[in-house]
Parts: sequence; structure tokens; C-alpha cells
Amino acid sequence: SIGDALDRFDPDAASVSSSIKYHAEMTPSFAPEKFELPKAFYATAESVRDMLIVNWNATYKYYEKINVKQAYYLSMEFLQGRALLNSIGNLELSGAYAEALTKLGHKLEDVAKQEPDAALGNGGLGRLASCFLDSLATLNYPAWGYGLRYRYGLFKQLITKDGQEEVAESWLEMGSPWEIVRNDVSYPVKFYGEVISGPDGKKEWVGGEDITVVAYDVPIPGYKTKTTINLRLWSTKVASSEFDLKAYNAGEHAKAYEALKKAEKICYVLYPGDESHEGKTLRLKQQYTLCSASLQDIIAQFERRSGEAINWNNFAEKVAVQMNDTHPTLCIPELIRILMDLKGLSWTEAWNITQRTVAYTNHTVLPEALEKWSLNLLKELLPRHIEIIELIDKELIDTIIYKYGTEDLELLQEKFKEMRILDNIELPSSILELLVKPEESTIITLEADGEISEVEPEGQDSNISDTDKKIKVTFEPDLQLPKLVRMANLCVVSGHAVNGVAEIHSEIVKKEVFNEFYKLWPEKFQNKTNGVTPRRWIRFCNPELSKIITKWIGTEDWVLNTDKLAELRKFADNDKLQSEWKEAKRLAKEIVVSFIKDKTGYVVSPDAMFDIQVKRIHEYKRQLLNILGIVYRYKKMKEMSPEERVLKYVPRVCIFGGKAFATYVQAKRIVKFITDVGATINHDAEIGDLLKVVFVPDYNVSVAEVLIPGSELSQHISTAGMEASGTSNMKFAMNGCLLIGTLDGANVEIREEVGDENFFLFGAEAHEIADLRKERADGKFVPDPRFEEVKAFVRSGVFGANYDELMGSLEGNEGYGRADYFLVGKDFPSYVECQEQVDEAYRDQKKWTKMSILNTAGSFKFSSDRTIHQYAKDIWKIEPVALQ
Ligand code: 26R
Repeated sequence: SIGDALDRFDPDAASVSSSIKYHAEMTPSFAPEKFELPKAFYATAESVRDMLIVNWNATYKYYEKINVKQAYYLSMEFLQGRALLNSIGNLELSGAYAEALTKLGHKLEDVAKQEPDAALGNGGLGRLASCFLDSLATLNYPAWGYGLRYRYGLFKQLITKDGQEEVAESWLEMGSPWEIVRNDVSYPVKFYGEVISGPDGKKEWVGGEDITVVAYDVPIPGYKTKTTINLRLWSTKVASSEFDLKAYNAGEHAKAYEALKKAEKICYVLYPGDESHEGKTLRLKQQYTLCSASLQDIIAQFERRSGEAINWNNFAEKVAVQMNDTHPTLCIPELIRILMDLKGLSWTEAWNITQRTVAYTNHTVLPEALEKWSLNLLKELLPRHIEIIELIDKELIDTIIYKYGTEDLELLQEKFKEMRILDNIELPSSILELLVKPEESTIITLEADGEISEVEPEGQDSNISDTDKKIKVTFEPDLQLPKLVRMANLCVVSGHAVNGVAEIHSEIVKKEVFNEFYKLWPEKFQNKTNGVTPRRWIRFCNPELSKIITKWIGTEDWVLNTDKLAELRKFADNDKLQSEWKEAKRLAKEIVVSFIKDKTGYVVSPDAMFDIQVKRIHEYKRQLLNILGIVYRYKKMKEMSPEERVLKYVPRVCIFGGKAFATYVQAKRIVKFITDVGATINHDAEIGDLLKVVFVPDYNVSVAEVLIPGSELSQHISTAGMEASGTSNMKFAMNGCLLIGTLDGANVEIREEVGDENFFLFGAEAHEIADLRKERADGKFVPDPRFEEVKAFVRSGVFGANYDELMGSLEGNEGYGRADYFLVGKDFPSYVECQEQVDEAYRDQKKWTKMSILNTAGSFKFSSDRTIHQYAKDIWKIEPVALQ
């Protein structure tokens, strides 16, 4: 039976098949008579889930029993993608499942394709969280993920003649086979209301709006281990006390439904922001829901595991909370609130415990993405939390005064302006009094913008009264500007660790973004270079290449110990390996060819070089540089004779993919421009297979799993200093794809590992950017003639329109804001030249294949297993626990 087989942990095809058949019959969501693909998927997934649950229960029970320190990864995003092949692969049951399904009349791959992507994330940050879960489980770390169960994931992208169109991604329509509804795990979450003080000085938050959250648990299996950890996603529903039964009975249905809708809509959609733009109250409610539910759950777990002997000072020895960017910042005041108001601890105790418990990862330095919430909104929605945030701000001010003294007011002003959590908000009166110097006779006003003004009080010569002395230092908020709470500052002050996600990014975090904090607490700041799971991103998405790697290394251990990939280096010149390597790449390219045909109708040749840029569409990522490079190439081709053309250029298929934020107008223009360029070039018979431009619609995790194995060149060409890390660069390198890129994010470290000669480098460096921008803004930049030429060509209308807004943004014309802020014009010549070197290298296929092998061999550092070991050791202080 499946039960016995589970104990042995090696079910064969026969027991798998009977389990699938059992679910096809006993978990009926489809008509009984047929076993078609949708049904086959659900029955298969349910049979896998049985096994996951056995391991998940065992893992859970064991952690409860041994009461071990656990890490909790709080994230507003998890970009899980599909789970079926990953679960089967991690359980080492791919063979058994393939065989069982064949016998039942289906191919495993076809069944797997039925699964919708769980796209509960935007891009890099969300996918990183999912890779981390895979590594945590695989490495047997006691850890959980906490997130929200959005009904609609990131929108589906359609490409029409007008560019991008968004439609809702209703991934739960057929139900998710992976989640377990935990009606026994539910908590109240409050919004609005007021704070009252009890006779003992204890604060109580009362009234307002109550909702209920319910846990949906998703088991996360590790690779080749029984450890199966938990991703707990919260869903919101109406609190029974809030449902207006009277109104309903009186026939006022809409009124009765109001509370219901209010609660449910919190979890409707993933906030679709990627580095800009907002949706305010709803977003704040989402963030607080995640934080409050997770903290209540973590505390309940701590109390339960402590048994009779609850010792709150021990909390940080049992719990580590990681905040994935600032989105879960509210877990700081929430933890303090629970400890003080519900558990009776003092401010000092609660503050101390919180600092030892939480840590913060920064994922972007773009100023528009550093979250700032309106003080008024926070006060209204979370009145108790804002009191606590004021206390933390006061702690910070005390620290600043302790460090810099009260003598130099100008210096203090500067520090306050840079570091305070509360922006443009009065200083506490106790602090103002501290700054008064009795011997001086002027009234000093600290202004919100950092200025200081001094006024001689009336009747200077007469004795200054005591009241005048008291008002000698005042604080003047700027009434024109909003009062804001800076979430990143709150995280840096409250957490015991702050980390960036690649070396260069962590340096920028220390030296620029949080430099003043770094001067206060240098020991807090760390680097944790991102990683990706080698299970999903090589072993399962690229089985052909994996086979070859295993054969040449002589073991499959590399899937767990990626260091072993380095052993490929010694065979990089070997003809046999090279021909096998090329064959695997060729097969993967053929899959891409049919995928492109299917999704776009374009027919591309697998003999051409596959050149790919897939990531969110953003000006800083510079898809515009890529497409202008292509346009330049096209123009040059058109100017040549056919003979010259084939001699000079290597045939290329240029593939783009990525979503633009729905209201990010410039990003959407870029999408439209790329598709228009493709439409012209792809139909130019003179050019034929020498150049094709394809925009693959609806880029997501599953699309990445198809494209990455079939790529030969990938582009990571952000303006230096702007991409925190990037993670697709790691996936491409692992799959033997060469990178063209700037010295930005993890590119720097990838280049170090794979070798300078195996990386196509171009462009200005991070330390030059500020001066270059200034030069540009001052009108001192002299553009390269090739850049002028390509813009003029685009403006001439060859691609349909004149793209005035896009070209204008590169020139700083009136109405287009900052003059080429992303320095496309500056980097264009070095980019074009670098692309010529790429062609050159590709012509020598032996050399290219060697470079490809050396990219895989040099990618071992970028396993998320390495990253997770570092978080565990340096930040969370947790140890692996093997299940017994
Ligand atoms: C607050 C709101 C506007 C918002 C801002 C930014 C919402 C979501 C984001 C996503 C950002 C933080 C993100 O995805 N950053 C990416 O994180 C990856 C993982 O660390 C990096 O590899 C990548 O460079 C970075 O852009």
C-alpha cells in the first residue's frame, strides 16, 4: 500500500499508480468517467501531497518536541511557480511518477503543464524567497516562511498591437492541491480603533474594525531529505462578530456583506509594485495583516513549546525573524505591542527582545522604492503602533545625542534629518529641553529641512524670563511637506542585522544609503550575496545538461554540493564533453523554438545564437539599450551587400520577456517599441534568419524554466549601481549561458568566479555614475555619432511611429524629465563594441563552448544553499536538525 511504501520512502510505479487512481476517484472534482489531463494533474498532485504531508507532520512534530531555535522568513511575496515536478524531483520519485502516468495514458510533462504558476510575487525578491525555502528544507534548517494567500497573483500579460495588456491571474480558480486549510489556526487582526490607558498605565487597543485570518499551509519538501518545512499563507475573512446578521435578516444584504467584502479584499491581489508607485491603505492593511498574524502565530508557538516555563528573555534564543525588504516592517511595533500590552513586559524588556529577534534585508537602493508611510494614515489605522514607533524614534535620538553630544546643533540637525524614523515631525519636548543652553539668549529653531534659524528675543537687554529660556530651541515642521514614517530607518534601528544582497550593493548600503547608521553601528551591516536553488534551476529545468554534468563529475552530488561543479573546469577543452554539451544546448534551443512558435507565431532558427533578456521592464534595467543595439545592427545590415552581411554578422535570435508595472507608462512604451521593431525586422526578407526579435508574452517562473536552458547569451545591463543583485544572471551562468553585462549587482561576483575572459563586460562603473549624470544634466555630454544615428533612424519612422517620448527621454527634451538619467547614451558605444566581440567569440564554436562550460563550472558560489548557510550562521544563529 502507499502507507507501507511511504515508510520505506521508495514507492514504486505500481503504488504511485494506485494512489493516483485512488485520488482520481475519491477526490472528485471532475466527471467520473474520464481521466483527462486536468483531472490527471489534480489526482497526481494529490497523491504527491499525501507523501508531503507525512514528512511535513514528522518535521513539525519533531521541531515541537526538541524546541529548537527557528527562523521565520516574512515576505509579502513568494514566487513559487509550479510545484509538481519540483516536489516529485525532491522526493526522488520522477521515475516512478513518469512510469505510472504513462501506464495511465499520459506523459508526466503534459500533466505538469496543467498546473498554473503560483505567481504570488513580482520578480527577484519573491523568487529569492522561494529559492530560500527550497534551500532551508534541503539543508534541514528549522525555518518557516510566512506570506499572504493572494486570490489573484501577478497579472497575466497579453501582448496586443497596442503593447502590454493586463488580465487577472486567477490561479486558485480550480483550487490549489498543495495547500492545507488550517481552520484551527486563526487569529483576530484589528484596524483603526483607539488606545486607552488602564489604571496601571497599561495600554489597550480597543474598538475599530476586526477581521479574522486563517492559515493555509503549503508543505515545502527538501531535496533528498525527509525535512518538509511550512510556507504559511494567511487568508482574511470576516470576523463572525462583524457579520451583521440583523441587517441580513432585515433584507439589507449589501449592508451585511460590507464587512465581509472589506475583510476578503485584503487578500485579493498581490500589490503589483516593482520599485515604484503605490495603493496606500489597502497595501498597509496587507502588510499589517501579514505581520500581526505571523507574530501572533510565532508567539503562540513559543508559548506552547516553552510549556510551563515561559521565559520571555529567552525569546530571541528561540526565534529569528527575517524581514524581506521593508514590507514586513510592522512586525517590529507589533512584537513590542504584544510583549508590552498583552504579556505585561516593560518597554525596556520588549525593545531589547525585539532588537535581538529581527533582522532586515535591503533589496533596492532606488529612492522611490524606499517605503515611507504617511504618519496620519498610520495613526488612523494603527494608533498603538505609532506610539511605539515614536518611542523607537526617541531611542534613536538618544543614541545620536549620546554619540555626537549637544554642543554642535548644526551637526545634530544634519544627523536627525538623515536618520530619524519620523520625517518632518516634532522632536520630543524632552529632547528640545536638553538642547537649551541657559547662557545663550537667542531662540533657536530647528527646521525640518535641516536649516537652523536664530531669533533675538524681544527685550534682549532685559533679563530673559524663564519661559523664554524654555522655548530657546524649537522644532518647526515644514507645513508644505507630508509627515512621514521611514520604514527602512525603522528596520535599521530595530534590527540586529542589516544586509544587502550582493557585495557591491552591500557596500552602497554602507557607504551611501545608510551611511549615517553605519557610522553608529558598523557591526550590524553585512553582505549576503543572493543565490538560486540548483534543483529547480539546473537539475529539474535542464535534465539533459544535468545528465552530462553528472557523467563528467562522476556523481550527482553537485546538486547538493555545487562546489563540485568546478570540477568541470578540467574538461572544458575536452572534445567529447564539448560535443555532448553542445548537443544538450541544441536540444534545449529546439524546445525554445517550438515555444516561441506556439506563443508568438514567429519561426526562428535553432542555428542562430539565442540572445535573451528576461526581467521586469524597468528603465534602470535598460531594455532600451538592448533594443537600440539591435536597431543599430539592423541598420548596418541594411547598408551592406548580402555577402558582406553574412561575413560580418552571426545570426541571432534576440528574445525579450518581462512585465511592465501597469501604470509605468515609459516601461509600457518600451514593450511596444520592442514588439514593433520585431514586427519590422522579422518580416524583412532581406535579413531572414540573420536577425530576429521576439517578445515572449507573460514571462514567469515556468517560462524562465524553458528559456534559460536554451540561452547562449544573456543580458544584465543595468546602469551600474542600480541593480541590487539580480538572480537570473546566476541561473543563466549555471546553465552554460554567457553573460554580457555591466559591473553591477552580482555580475561583479559572477565575473570574478567564471573569469574575466568568460564574461562580456562593458559600460561605466558605479563610482562614475554621479559625475556622468551631472555632466549630462549640465549639457556637457557629447554623444557618440552611432547613438545619434540610431535615434534618428528610429525617429524616421521605419518601425511605424516616431517614438518621440522614448527617444526624447534619452535626450532630455523638454517634458521628458531627467536627461537620459540611466545613461543609455553614455554606454551605447561600449555596448555596441562589446556585442561585436560577442559575435567574434561565437564564430569560434570551440572557444564558445569552452566559455559556456566554464560559466557552469564557475557558478557554484551562486547556490542559495551557500546563501542560506550564511544567513543561518551569521544572522539567525540556527543549526540544521536532521529528522530522527
Ligand atoms: C514598496 C514597493 C514600491 C516595492 C518596491 C520594490 C515592492 C516590491 C519591490 C521589489 C524589489 C525590492 C525587488 O524585487 N528587488 C530585487 O530583489 C532581488 C532579490 O534580492 C534582486 O536580485 C534585484 O536586483 C532587486 O531589484
